[in-house]
Amino acid sequence: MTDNCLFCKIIAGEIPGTFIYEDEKVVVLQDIAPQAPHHYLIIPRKHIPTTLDLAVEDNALVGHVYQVASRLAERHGFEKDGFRVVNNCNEGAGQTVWHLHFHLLGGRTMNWPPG
Ligand code: D5M
Repeated sequence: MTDNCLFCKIIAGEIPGTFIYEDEKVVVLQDIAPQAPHHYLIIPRKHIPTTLDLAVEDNALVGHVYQVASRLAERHGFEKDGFRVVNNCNEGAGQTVWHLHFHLLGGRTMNWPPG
């Protein structure tokens, strides 16, 4: 738990969040400002500010994130129509919360390139 980190506070239960899945490594929240019919945030429990701060010891954690994303897409029935897993790293890419998280987006057609 890191002081003044929004996601650490939600994980600790100090701020409310809508949890749709959790295990020993990650929690998954409903995004507060959904950009697709399905928009979930896969958040490692470990406080890691950005992708740039990932260590080699976190490799399995990132693999786990993708396992969770795939299983949730199947569970919610949008895997066949396609989905995205997005990580915004640093302000220029749109990062607003400095605790590593992965957006899982599905349930609508998506464009490429992204905005
Ligand atoms: O993504 C940060 C995301 O976090 C953004 O999509 C809004 C979401 N958000 C912000 N506050 C909350 C709370 N309290 N609950 C759930 N979701 C939240 P980024 O990639 O850093 O821009």
